[in-house]
Amino acid sequence: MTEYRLSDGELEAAFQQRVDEERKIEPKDWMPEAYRKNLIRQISQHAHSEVIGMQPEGNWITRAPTLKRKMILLAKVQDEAGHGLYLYGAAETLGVTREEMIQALHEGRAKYASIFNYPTLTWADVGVIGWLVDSAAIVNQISLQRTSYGPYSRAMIRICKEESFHQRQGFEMLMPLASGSPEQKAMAQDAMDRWWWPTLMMFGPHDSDSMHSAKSMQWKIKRRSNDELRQDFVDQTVPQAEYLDLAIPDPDLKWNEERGHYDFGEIDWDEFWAVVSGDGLCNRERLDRHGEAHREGEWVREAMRAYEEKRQST
Ligand code: FAQ
Repeated sequence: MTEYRLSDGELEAAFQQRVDEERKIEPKDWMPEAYRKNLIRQISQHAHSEVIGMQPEGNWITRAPTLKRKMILLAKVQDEAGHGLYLYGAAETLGVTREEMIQALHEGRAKYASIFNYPTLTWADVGVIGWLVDSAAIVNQISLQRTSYGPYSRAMIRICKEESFHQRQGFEMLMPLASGSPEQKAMAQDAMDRWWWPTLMMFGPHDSDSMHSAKSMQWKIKRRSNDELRQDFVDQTVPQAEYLDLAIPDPDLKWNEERGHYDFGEIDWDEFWAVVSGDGLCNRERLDRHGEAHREGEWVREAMRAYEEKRQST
């Protein structure tokens, strides 16, 4: 029997056709090596962001003002751990191990979202993280529900449902603060002032400076561009800030009738790249804490390995 083998070019064309037809790519399907690598990069960084993202809010669990708030915050922080797990699981289907991904994080070869390198100084920061940071995460993740890689897309669908609860609890927590005593209102405004710009940075560099976007859009790993998503976030958040009566710290923010969108000021890109390359206020602290927790958890991994060996030998 003659064996017919497709050339790399033919395989790549069939792959692109499948993507263009909106059929999901699954773990056992053929995929270009660069697609696989790009996905591992993005999904693992997304997973690291969820897990490192537990730290700024976790900082306030013991100081939550009421039992109800403590329970909500605990549930939210646990959800973030769960999101990390779904995402590590999705990345593992591409042939990388959890251990390799964690090692890349610890060695500074893998990034996580810049936003989590800012400190949570007051209780209002917890509300603002829920409201702004989760909103930004959702705007991005809704588009990623349609990403071309099946396991990533399915993880995003579950994650988005939980993130909506996170966003609403943040907004709901800010309402009494923003309409409370002058001190409470000032605390909410101060949190808004410190988190607004870092939240806009979550969407990444301008499209013109985004090195991965062209390929990621062609392969439908990303469905909307960094600037489009940032604009959506601004458009949807301005009315919410107005409702809370919190000022957005941007003198250039203005409705543009012609465009049908808000115009807004320029991000401090020097700050963005400094934070991304390890020089933010909390980068070292966040990675140290992650490393410490990872080492403390070694006995759990050892027990799991021993259990698995025993299970396989019986
Ligand atoms: N921070 O070419 P691009 C959350 C890096 S989840 C750090 O535009 P790409 C839940 C980028 O990696 C938040 N690094 O890259 C939560 C690349 O460097 P590399 C996380 C950034 O991938 C809420 C370089 O710059 N969400 O918050 C950032 O096409 C509350 C060039 O950039 C996701 O990860 C940044 N902001 O677009 C948890 C969503 N921006 O990798 C707790 C999935 C860019 O070559 C509490 N990811 N870089 O070394 C994505 O959608 C994309 O990866 C982007 C970046 C949009 C983040």
